[in-house]
Amino acid sequence: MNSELKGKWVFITGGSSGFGAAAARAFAAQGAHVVVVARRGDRLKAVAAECAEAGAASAHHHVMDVGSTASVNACIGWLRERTGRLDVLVNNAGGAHGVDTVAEGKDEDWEAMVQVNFLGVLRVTRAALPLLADTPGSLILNVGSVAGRAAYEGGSAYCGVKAAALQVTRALRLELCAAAIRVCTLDPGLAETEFALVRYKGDRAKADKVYEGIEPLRAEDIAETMVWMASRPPHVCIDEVVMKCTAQAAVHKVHRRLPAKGKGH
Ligand code: 8X3
Repeated sequence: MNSELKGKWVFITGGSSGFGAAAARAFAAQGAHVVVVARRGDRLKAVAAECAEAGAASAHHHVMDVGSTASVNACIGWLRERTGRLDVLVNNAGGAHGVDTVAEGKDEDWEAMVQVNFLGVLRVTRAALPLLADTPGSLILNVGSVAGRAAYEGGSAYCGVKAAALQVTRALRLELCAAAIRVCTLDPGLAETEFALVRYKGDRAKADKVYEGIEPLRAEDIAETMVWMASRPPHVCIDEVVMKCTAQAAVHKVHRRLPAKGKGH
């Protein structure tokens, strides 16, 4: 256990699955107070129970849609009734919808990605900032993506919103320098969560192909890194971390070990 995080309040968006749920369990294991929020209330309850089991000082959950200012503000109001302070805000909620080229792009996919990956980070941070302000060593940890640093075909909107989110992180780092609030981004590459399934709209075969022949990052790898970033001493800010599995040297350079094709009979 890392004493730096014991008794700290950690608020995690997109906490019902993937990176968010893994992060919640990891912070809980450090003895933190963990608050998980997401749209899916049923799964949140189970994650909060796992956090309590893992050793959280306390575990809380609440339904929140980062795509709605009213929902975000109501949730932060609920949080204020439980704690007057927040030590770590993890802006993790996000996701990709579709792999269409710009020519084939769907408005509803674009709009969903802008709401969650970009505006969501802004509105959750704005609402949570008053709770972070008076806590030495407090931290805003945004979950970005390698997609915000390099474009790829079919990723125009997702790469665009992740690049925008990276600039939000950088602007916040400047804005909050005098307040001594740390601002970090953790930008993963290929990681096996529900990400691909959501991107391919439930098509399991297509989603599985994304990870074929490689050992991708796991949600636990990301969570472990978040805990490391958050547990540095208050004078240390890990500004930007890019994290990829060993098989992914760059967005377009993925070495896949696929079984040799039969010669046919
Ligand atoms: C997910 C990583 O490379 O699929 O954010 O865009 S990638």
